[in-house]
Amino acid sequence: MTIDWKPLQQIVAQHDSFILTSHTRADCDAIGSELGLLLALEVLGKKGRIVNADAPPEHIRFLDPEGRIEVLGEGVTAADCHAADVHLIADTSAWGQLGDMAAVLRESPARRVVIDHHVSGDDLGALLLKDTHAEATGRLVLQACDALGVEVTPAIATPLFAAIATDTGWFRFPSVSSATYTAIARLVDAGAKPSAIFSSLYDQNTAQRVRLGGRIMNSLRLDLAGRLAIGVATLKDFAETGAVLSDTEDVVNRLLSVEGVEAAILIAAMDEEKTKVSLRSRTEVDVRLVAERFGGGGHTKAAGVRFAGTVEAAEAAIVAVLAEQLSAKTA
Ligand SMILES: [Mn+2]
Repeated sequence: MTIDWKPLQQIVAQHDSFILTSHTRADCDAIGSELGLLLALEVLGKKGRIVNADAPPEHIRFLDPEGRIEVLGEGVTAADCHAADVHLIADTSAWGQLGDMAAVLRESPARRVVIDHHVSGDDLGALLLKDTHAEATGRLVLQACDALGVEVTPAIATPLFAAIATDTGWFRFPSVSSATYTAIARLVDAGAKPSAIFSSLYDQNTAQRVRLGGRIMNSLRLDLAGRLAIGVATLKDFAETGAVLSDTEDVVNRLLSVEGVEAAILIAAMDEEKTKVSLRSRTEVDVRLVAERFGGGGHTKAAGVRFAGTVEAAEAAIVAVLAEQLSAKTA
């Protein structure tokens, strides 16, 4: 799947002001892609602002040392966004993932561009620059830099490295290809410091986060004849450890490490009637199909759902659909 970058070249050549946004509860690929794009546009003399519906989680803010990521309603208004020529959406193609930015973008006559690697999505009425085989939007942004003739500076290389590293579980997911390593080599040559980035990301855990991780590991249960691993974080777990929802990030991948397990789910309570479910697969079990059944989305091997119901209800509903998937696979 190759993206034709010519339409983006034209749009950038013809316009001066850009608003960049991404999905809520941003991860490194979201903000890394936004920052890479913003800085690339600025190299070209363009004006840009990153405006998200919510602030990025604390542990990834080191990627934004200049504080370029702004939050809608906090010093930047819908009118400011409407004044821009182009709205650039990175790392999602779904209205439902844009939070309050969705309405801001919808109401605007600005040209809309999406750069993304997710299969799930809506018709955003945008120029779609999409490669669902790409392991990270960050690598697509590197392609965009090349297409726009922007030399990658250390400030661009660092967030793009973090984007690709985290979306591939530090270069180990099945989505990794030689193109991943080629891009990474370029970013290192351009000034990204892998060891420092790793340390900033993973050696800054709070005690709360580690304690919650311990509780989830301890909750591990196997189902469907040992083919499914289930981990749970209850409201009590959050209250007693003082951890927050973003502290569950990446834990589901550890659940998947149990021998013989084909898929893993992490079920985390958000409140009495909302539950976050993260799904992972390491076989042909397509967890995106499961997530989409409940209004979620993602990739075949990594997907997520915000489930309207308790932890118990989420588990029952999702395990039932996963059971269908697993038996379909066996059949
Ligand atoms: Mn991504």
